[in-house]
Amino acid sequence: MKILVTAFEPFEKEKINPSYEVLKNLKDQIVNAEIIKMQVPTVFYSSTKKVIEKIQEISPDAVLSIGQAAKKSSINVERVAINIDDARIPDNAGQQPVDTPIDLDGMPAYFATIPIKHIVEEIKKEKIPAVISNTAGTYVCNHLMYGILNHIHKNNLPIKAGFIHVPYSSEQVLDRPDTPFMSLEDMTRAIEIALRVIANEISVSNQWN
Ligand code: PCA
Repeated sequence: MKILVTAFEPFEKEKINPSYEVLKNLKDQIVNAEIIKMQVPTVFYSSTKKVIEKIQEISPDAVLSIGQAAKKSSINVERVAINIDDARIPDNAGQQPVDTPIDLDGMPAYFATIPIKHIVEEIKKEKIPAVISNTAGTYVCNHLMYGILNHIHKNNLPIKAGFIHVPYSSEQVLDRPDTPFMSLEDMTRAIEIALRVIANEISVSNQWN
C-alpha cells in the first residue's frame, strides 16, 4: 500500500511552513503503508498539476495533503473542498484569483473520502486537540484539495483523498504574543495517527474486495 503525503512551501513572508516540517519528520512506513513525501509550491494550478503527475507516476492508494492554517489551535481535518478560488493575498507566483471557479466542468464541491471523524477521534485519544473543519478556505489549500478530488472523481480512480490543516509551530509565534500554535512533535504525531487510520481503513476494505 502506498500513501502520498503532500505539504506546502512557506508563503506570506513565513520562514517555514509547518506542514513541510511535519512532512520531513514523518516515518517512511506506517503500519502496512509506504509513505511517499512530496513538497508542492504554494501556487494555484501548478500545485495540483504536480500532485496529479505524481499520482499518475506512483498510483497511490490514498493522498493526504497538509497545509498551514494561521490562527488555529487544533489539528483541522477538512470535510469539503469547494470549486472557487478567492485569494486574500497573491500566491508564491504572484497570482491572485478572485471569485474564480477552479474547474468550470467540475462539481460545486467534493467531500473528503478519508474517514474524517475517526481520524479526529484517534488524534484526540492521544491528547492532541483536533476538530472537523467545514471549510478549507478559498486559497491554495482548498484549490489543491479540490483539484485532487476532482481528478479522482473524473477519472473514477480507487484513491482516497483528504486534507489536514495544522496550526503555526512554536517557532513561528515567538514574536507574536497570544497567537495559537502547536509543537511540531504533536503535529507530526497527529499526522502519523491520521495515516495509520487511513492505512487501516484501506486494508479492511481491501479484504472485502
Ligand atoms: N496554507 C495555505 C496555502 C498553503 C498553506 O500551507 C492555505 O490554507 O490555503
